[in-house]
Amino acid sequence: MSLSTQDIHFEMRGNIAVIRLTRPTKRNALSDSLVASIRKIFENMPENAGAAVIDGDGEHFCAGLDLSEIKERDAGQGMHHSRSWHVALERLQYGPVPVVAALHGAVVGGGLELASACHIRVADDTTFYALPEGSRGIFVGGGGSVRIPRLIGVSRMTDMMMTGRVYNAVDGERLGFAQYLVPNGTAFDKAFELAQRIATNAPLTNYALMHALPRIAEQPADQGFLTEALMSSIAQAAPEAKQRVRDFLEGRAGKVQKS
Ligand code: 1HE
Repeated sequence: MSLSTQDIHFEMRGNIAVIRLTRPTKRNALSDSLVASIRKIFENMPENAGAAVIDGDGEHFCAGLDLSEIKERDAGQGMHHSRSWHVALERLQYGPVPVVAALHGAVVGGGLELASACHIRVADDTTFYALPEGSRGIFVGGGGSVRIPRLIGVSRMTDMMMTGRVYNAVDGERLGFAQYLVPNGTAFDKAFELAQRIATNAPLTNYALMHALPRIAEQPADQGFLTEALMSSIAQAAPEAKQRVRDFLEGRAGKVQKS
């Protein structure tokens, strides 16, 4: 089954899935069909994939919702539309592999919602972040009100939407939009390098980081401690974990290097 369409390109490079939005003339605006394609990719990820990178063709990562499709929607259709984004981005966030977003240019509106669902964000210094929904008379609908405050806090998101504030790449990294800030044009390479590193982890460790950690972080402490104990006992029982610990104890595994 081909997971590529005219608007999105999918390929495996070794065990890394590379997903590229390929709608640069529309600044990679997310049409309904593009959102459906993202969902399809994560529901049909090849078994050998260990991690994924997502980026965008052209000068911008993503201009958000395709505004040309919003005109005719009534309230009920709007509800289903928003829920379709939620499903697609949940398939990504709680999907089969960790996803590294390579950001550049505009990361705005639904583009920021897409980036926020990824596990790691690498931004080059052309990146800027905005939530123009406020000035378009609408509200976020792709999970942004849940995920973005977890990155930068409710008050900063409120400010972005109320005042149209745009954060540049440096401030965006400082606030927590991106975990990495890299020179112009190098976000994909850095994201790919990180994805390769992530893919060498024990699969259960990546699973715990994607599926358990965000849920534990939302649990009351008492429940979180219990979930953590369950997850860590499952992870450490895996033969691969035993082998990795043995490798370290017998001097075959790398030490932590001072950064
Ligand atoms: C679009 C879109 C779009 C560009 N939907 N067509 N998002 C926004 O409100 C952001 C709107 N876009 C922009 O502010 C700018 O386009 C950019 C800053 C991203 C890029 O600027 P620039 O000068 O490079 O490009 P451009 O000339 O503005 O756009 C090129 C073309 O892309 C143009 O179409 P053309 O036919 O005249 O060539 C634009 O109309 C088109 N285009 N962005 C449709 N977003 C789940 S809810 C999420 C809610 C939201 O995401 S709301 C925020 C939507």
